[in-house]
Amino acid sequence: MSDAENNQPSGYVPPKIWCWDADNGGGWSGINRPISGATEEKDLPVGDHPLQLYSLGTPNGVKVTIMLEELLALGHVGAEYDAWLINIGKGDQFTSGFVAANPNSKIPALMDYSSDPATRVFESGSILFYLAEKFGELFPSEHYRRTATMNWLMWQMGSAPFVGGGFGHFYAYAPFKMEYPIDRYAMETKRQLHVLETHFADREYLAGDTYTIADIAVWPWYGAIMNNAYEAAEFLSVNEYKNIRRWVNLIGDRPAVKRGSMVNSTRGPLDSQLHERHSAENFLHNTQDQVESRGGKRK
Ligand SMILES: N[C@@H](CCC(=O)N[C@@H](CS)C(=O)NCC(=O)O)C(=O)O
Repeated sequence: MSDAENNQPSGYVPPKIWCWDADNGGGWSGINRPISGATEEKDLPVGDHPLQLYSLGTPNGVKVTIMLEELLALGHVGAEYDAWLINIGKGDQFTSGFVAANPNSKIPALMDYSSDPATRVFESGSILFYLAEKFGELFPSEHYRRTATMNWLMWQMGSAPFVGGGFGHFYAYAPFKMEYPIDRYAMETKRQLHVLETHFADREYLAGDTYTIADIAVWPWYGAIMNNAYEAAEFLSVNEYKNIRRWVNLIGDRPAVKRGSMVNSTRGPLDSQLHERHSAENFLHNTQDQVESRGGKRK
């Protein structure tokens, strides 16, 4: 039963049938629609390497660039990749080219042209798994360790939407502050953090004593929360999670994680943003501070 007097916004009663309000004032209202598919005919660019990544430096995006940089650091030249920037605020995920790579219109999307026909891979967890299998890395061979890795990979994919789409959305992006959803999702976010805190009390990495794709999946989200994503570190009292802090620093200190976090990033200091990546050289010459000092030219 609706109680219009106590509803938010004041007096709101859900109509019998939901209708789309294209301008509901939320942070992402400009790009969200209740239907899928392309809005514009446009192909995706394709570079020289078999692996073509279409992404943005969000937590879901950097999972993949960290993985690729880790594979390159392990000596897999076949993991060389072109990373193209998909500006989701401008709707690049709705071009016909992107929709062909990912019908779900969300970054990250990967095309692997080393197979015939080319393999399209979407969903960041699926991309991590695909690359781990392709290169035989960062995914333990013993059955029980593989299972532990998959447990935490799937945990991340199922849990983080409550942090991003739930807590982050209502705390930072909703058009006004609502106590009920903020309470609900702050509680769930803290519950998840406590799951990790407990797990890390006697384990170095998520799957035990080795670094795996599970760490690569979980770190961008929960590391971001620990490092003040949504400016909510104080609100969520993240300082109480000492074991997570240890692990966040351990992963964050890896050179491949530092490099991967720069790729397709459009936030933070300009010298930490590499909008496009086509070779390792780009880290030296094409960070955004250098590109802007050359009037927008990439080397
Ligand atoms: N479960 C997906 C989620 C991907 C996702 O939500 N991507 C966001 C950016 S982090 C996006 O592309 N949003 C664009 C949109 O919703 O239109 C994955 O892990 O790949």
